[in-house]
Order: sequence, then C-alpha cells, then structure tokens
Amino acid sequence: MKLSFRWYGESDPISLEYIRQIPNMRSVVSAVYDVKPGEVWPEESIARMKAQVEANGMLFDIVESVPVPEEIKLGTEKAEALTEVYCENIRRCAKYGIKCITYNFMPVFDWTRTQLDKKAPDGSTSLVMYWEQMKDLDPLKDDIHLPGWDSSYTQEEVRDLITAYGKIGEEGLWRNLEKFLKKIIPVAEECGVRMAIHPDDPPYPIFGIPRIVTNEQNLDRLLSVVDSPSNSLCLCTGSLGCAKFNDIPQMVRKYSAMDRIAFMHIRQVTLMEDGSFEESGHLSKCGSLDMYEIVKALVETGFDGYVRPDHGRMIWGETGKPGYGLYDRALGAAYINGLFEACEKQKGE
Ligand SMILES: [Mn+2]
Repeated sequence: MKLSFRWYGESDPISLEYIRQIPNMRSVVSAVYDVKPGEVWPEESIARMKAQVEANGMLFDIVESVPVPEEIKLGTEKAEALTEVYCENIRRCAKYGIKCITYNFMPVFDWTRTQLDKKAPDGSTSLVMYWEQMKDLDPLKDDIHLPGWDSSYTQEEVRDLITAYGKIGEEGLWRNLEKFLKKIIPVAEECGVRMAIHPDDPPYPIFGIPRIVTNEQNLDRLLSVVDSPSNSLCLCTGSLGCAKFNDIPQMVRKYSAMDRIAFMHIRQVTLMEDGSFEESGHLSKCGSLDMYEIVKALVETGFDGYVRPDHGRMIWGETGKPGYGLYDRALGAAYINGLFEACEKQKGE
C-alpha cells in the first residue's frame, strides 16, 4: 500500500516538514486551490505543488479532488464544455506524474454533519451527525446553515439547486454520471490515470436530494458503466460505514479482488441506533468498524493502491480544519502501518 496524507496546500497550518516525519509516509494528497471548480488548472500551480512535495522527500502522485461542477451533475447545456475542461485537467495532472484522481458526484453539498467539534468524554472533539438536530429542517423553507456547507451559495441558490435535483431524481443523476464517465474514463486510460470516485457522505438521500454512490448495488452499477481499472473507487470506510446496510470488510474484499479500489480512506465511525453517527479514533475498539478485517481484506487480495488516514479527532489542544489536524491523523497512520505490517507478515509477505 502507498501511505498518503491529505494536505491543503500553502494555507494548510500543517507543514510538509511535519508530514514527512510520519513513518512510512509516501505521497501527499492535494489539489490546486487557486481556481474555481470548472476551470482549467494552471500548469504552474501543479508543477509548484509537485516541487514543494518532492523537496520534502515525498511524491505528489495523487489528487483529491478535481471537483465536478453542479452543471455536469445536473446535465445542463454547459455540461459538455465543462466535461472538456475536466478532461483537460486529467491530462494536465498526468503530465506532472499524477496516477490517481479522486472526485465525487454528490449534489449540492459534500459531507453533512450537525457539529464539527463535539466533545467526547476524553476531551477530544470530532465531527458528528445527530438526526435529532436534522429532522425538523427543511431547506426549501428554512434558512439552513449546517457546518461545512458551501457558503458560496445563497439560500436562494440552494433552493433552486435542490429543486433542480428533485426534478431529475436518482435516475437523472445516474444518466448524467454515466455520460460523464463515458467521456472522462477513456481520457484517464490514455494518460494512465485511475479515477477514484468517493462515496456519498452519508450514503443516503438528505432533504430529498438524490444520492447514488451509496451501496454495493450502486457501486456495481457504477463500475459496470465503463469496465476499466481507470474507473475505480475511493473506498471511504467512514462514509459508506455510517449506514448499517453496508458491510465494509466484505465490500473492501470484493472490490479489491476486482482491482477496482484505487484509493482507501480509512476512518472510524460510531453508529447509533437512530442512524446518527460520531467520528471516532481510528482503532477498531473506538467505533463500529473492524479495521483489522478491513486491512486483512486488502492484504489478502493483494491491494497495492493508495491509503490515507481520513478524518481525525482534534486532540492535544490542536486547532485547525475540523477532521484534518495533524496529531490524530498521524496516530491513524501509525495504526494503519501496524495493521498492514501484521497482516502482511501473517500472509507471509
Ligand atoms: Mn473520505
């Protein structure tokens, strides 16, 4: 496995000098942050990031993410031109050595949480989603400001988007995803890039907005649209794992055996009775997911892709981007290293 760590570029309070000191750290996962979604990435920006990462003894060979504009997901008349831009970004990334590009197809909002700094009994804080706080909200009527939602939209724009997605529904979203994949995957293949789609977080519809990258049946459908290793998954254990219907070790084993996992996000969640969830420390003991079974499934199927510790808690007084502190993600990386070493030795590698 290729251990990696997400870095938000020069504005990230965590330095590359620190990231390189995490044992076995190989790749920095980042993106070009100086242009809007739907614009071409300047080559100088990609080259600059590559140089910075390499100057710190690591590789910049994986991107997270090249965002997909809403127009593509909605299939508006701008979709075709924006898909061309997307293909150009794949080519440009490949030119600078990128082997894997992460993206998602979540309408309107990326992840959804109700609080970003819920305090646990041990004093650490983490992201949580409590249904109790969600159930009475109606974005078509109320002004909603959930943490992490894109503040570049006005409430009016959010309502228009939600209405538009409501109209196309799940099958409309599928049609637009299929069209997109049929355009971008051949380009990725040509450039030797694996596209890794991140599942919806959480993996079910919220406020009636369709979500389709959610469960095994839908992942099967998605992979069959273009049957190619370039059309692969970013299997995020915490995103898929906050729904009881997903059996994560079994899904990891299946898709890894098919060589359709390009990138693993390893993260722990604690699931509650009513479907609420809390992000917790990476260890199996700390939440609902069996991390040993997940890593064992990867090792036994010969997984050779990228892995990163996903969201960590905030610990030891650290402040910064919720989920993306240094300390707990570094603990996660150390734990992941340990699980891989043990499973590989068990397998006799
Ligand atoms: Mn993730």
